[in-house]
This record gives sequence, structure tokens and C-alpha cells, in this order.
Amino acid sequence: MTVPGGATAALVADVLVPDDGPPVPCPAADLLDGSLTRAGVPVRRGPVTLPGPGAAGAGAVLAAVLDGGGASAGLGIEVEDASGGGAARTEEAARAVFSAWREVAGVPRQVLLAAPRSFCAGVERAIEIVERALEQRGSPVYVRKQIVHNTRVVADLRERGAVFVDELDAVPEGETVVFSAHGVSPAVREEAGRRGLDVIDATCPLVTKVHNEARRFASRGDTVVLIGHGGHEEVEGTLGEAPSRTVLVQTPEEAARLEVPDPGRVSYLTQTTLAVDETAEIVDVLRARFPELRGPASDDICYATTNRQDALAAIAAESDAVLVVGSDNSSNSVRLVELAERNGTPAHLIDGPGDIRPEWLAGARSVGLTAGASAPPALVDAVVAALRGLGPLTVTEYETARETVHFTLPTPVRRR
Ligand code: 0JX
Ligand code: SF4
Repeated sequence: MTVPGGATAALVADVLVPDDGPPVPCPAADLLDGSLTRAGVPVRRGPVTLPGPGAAGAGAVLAAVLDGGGASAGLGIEVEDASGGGAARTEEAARAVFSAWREVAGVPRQVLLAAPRSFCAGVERAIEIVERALEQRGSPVYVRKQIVHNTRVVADLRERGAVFVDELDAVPEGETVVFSAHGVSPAVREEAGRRGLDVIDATCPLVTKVHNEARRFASRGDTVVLIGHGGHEEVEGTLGEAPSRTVLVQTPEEAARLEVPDPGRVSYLTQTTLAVDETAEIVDVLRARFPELRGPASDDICYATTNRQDALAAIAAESDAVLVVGSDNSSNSVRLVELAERNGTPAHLIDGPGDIRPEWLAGARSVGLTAGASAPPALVDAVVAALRGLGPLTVTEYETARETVHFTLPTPVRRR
């Protein structure tokens, strides 16, 4: 098949259809699809019929049936109409992709599944707020910034009528706007008030707690050291609580160089999604410099961030490779990748199964799998399903904590 623009499409098999037996499902289709898409080949999905012995046709069929440890699993790509425009290029790419995946398929693997992983209570609440606002008020419901830093979550809500905007000036007067889980500065709240917007606040209560601390520490006359990453929305929101009294510190080196008006009056706060060990290092430097340093009663790094890091630490060393489901602007997800790498295990951030590269699995018999707090659990299931399509797979979950946290919804959306 030639798609508009002249390139020949590759048909990735969801199922292989032999002429003399039952159809063979292809759970790894997303993996082949992702590789072909990255290679710039247009992809279609559907059944691929296996040519019988001696068959000759216009298309090229690349296929293998693997022993899946009980059930068989297929891998297949068909370059339809191999004589069409761009067909040679598509066939070359299809052969390269097929053989790369074929090479890492057919060996038994285990997945070490970290628990807890995936959605936290603040993310579940934020998504439910947008869903309920859409149910109650209809589309459009405006959302300032990404409700959570996940491509799939944002795409799903957009499909259901949410309109994501970067700033409030893109929201028409009087309309409903949801503030994201990461929080906003007082200046943003004031602007929403001035513009008569109907605000529903999806800021995670654990982020709000940090804002409250920022105001409290600043009002007692302290310099507030905010440990976090510059430019992150949560950090911008927290900085905005007491901008003239707050300084951002991102590294131990910055902490070591920090000059403050009164070294006896210094407090610290942190972004909620930092690496626990790296943050402790910065706090240690600050405490050595400012022995009277005061901080939050308990750490500002939230329970979900801490639990996901602990869970991954428990499996990282035993894994040959780690996959972290999450988007690349998700701070807590990126911290998980870095944590695995600090444990000596190569780690990769993926939005879903289509991002997995065959070379990551070469020689990897144990694959550690986790997901950041904004990544839907269904994407983790999709990764496991795709890996199952490469051969026999055992999945073992290691649970290091059980999460029972639940946050109530804000008043405007509490009743359905
Ligand atoms: O980039 P973050 O990790 O702060 O946010 P993400 O990925 O949306 O995770 C959930 C929201 C966290 C807020 O603290
Ligand atoms: Fe709240 Fe923590 Fe989830 Fe952020 S990661 S939304 S602070 S529970």
C-alpha cells in the first residue's frame, strides 16, 4: 500500500494467519511499530497472511512464530506491493527492524515489577477533577499547563474535551480553568481572579503544604532556600509565594556558595519529586554552612516519590536493564531513571511499549519495570504484554510499601 506522500507503508501484524492452522497473536506488534515509526516508515496494523510454500506475490512478508512458553507468539511485517513507490526503502527498513527484534526474541526473560509504581493519590485526584469538570460543565474545560506531566493522560483528556493552555490569557473571560497538580504562584491566582475565571484547583495537597511552609518560613523573617529544579512548574509556583525571600538551590555546589543576609535565619524547602539521596546531600551542605537551619517537620519529598524510589532501588541491582514508564518532562519519572543508573543498571524512560529499542533487551534476561507517579497503570500492562510477545516471560512483583493515601476532591467537583 502506498500512503499519501508516496511512501510505502509497512503492515505490522497484530495476528499472523497461516493457511493451514490457527491464527497466531502478535503481542509484540507495538515494539515493531515503534521501531518502524522511528525509522520514518508509515505503519498500518492488521492481520498478515503467511504465504504458503512456493507462494509468490507482490509483497514481502517477514514473519516468525515463537514459542511463548505455552502459547505461541508471532512477529510479522508485510511490505505490501513491494514494487510501489518508496518500496525498496520501506523493505530495507522493515528487514532491519524485523531482524533486530527477531534477534532479541525467543529467549526466556523475567520482569521484576516494582511496587508501588504508577499513579499517586495527587495524580488520581487531578485527573478525576478534570473528568468531573467535563461531566458537569461540558467541553471546553480549560487546564492551565499539563494537568500532570504525562503525554497519554493529556492526550486522553484532550480527546474528551479538555483544552490545555500555557497561560491564563488563552482562557476566555468567565470560563472554567483547572490549575494543574503542580500548583501555581499567588500571581497566577490573582490573574485568574482579575479575569473572572472559574477556577478549580487540582494542586496536590502535598504541594499546597509546601506553599504554606514557604509563607510561614518567609513571614518569620527567614531566607527560604528552595531545593529544586529551575523552570519546573512546581518550583515556579512555590517560589512565587515569597519571591523576595526565596532562593533556589539546585546542587550541593550551589548550596556551598550560597550567601544569605543572616546565616542564623535560614529555612529550607524542597520540590516534592526530587531524589531522596541527592536532596539529603544538599541539606547536609546547608546544615554545615548554617547550623541553625530549619526545615519542614517531615521531608517535602512526598510519600509517592519516596516509595517509587525505594521500590526501584530494591530491584535495580538485580535487573540487567530498567524501563521506567513516564514522560520526559516528568521530574519524578526522570529521577527513577537516574536512580537505576546510579545503581549501575542501564535505564530508559519510555512513554509506552513503542519506545522500547531492541538493543536495550540484548542480553537482558531480567528487566526491571516501574512507572512514574503520572504514568497510567495501563501503560505498564501494555509493556508487559509486548515483552510477552518476545518469548516466555515470568513476571514477579516486589512490593516494598503499600499505599493507602487518598485525597478528597475540591468542593466544586465533589458532587457528581
Ligand atoms: O514533573 P513531576 O514529577 O513534578 O510531575 P508529574 O510527572 O506530573 O507527577 C505527578 C505530579 C506531581 C506533583 O508533585
Ligand atoms: Fe502529590 Fe506526590 Fe503525587 Fe506530586 S507526586 S501529585 S506531591 S502525591
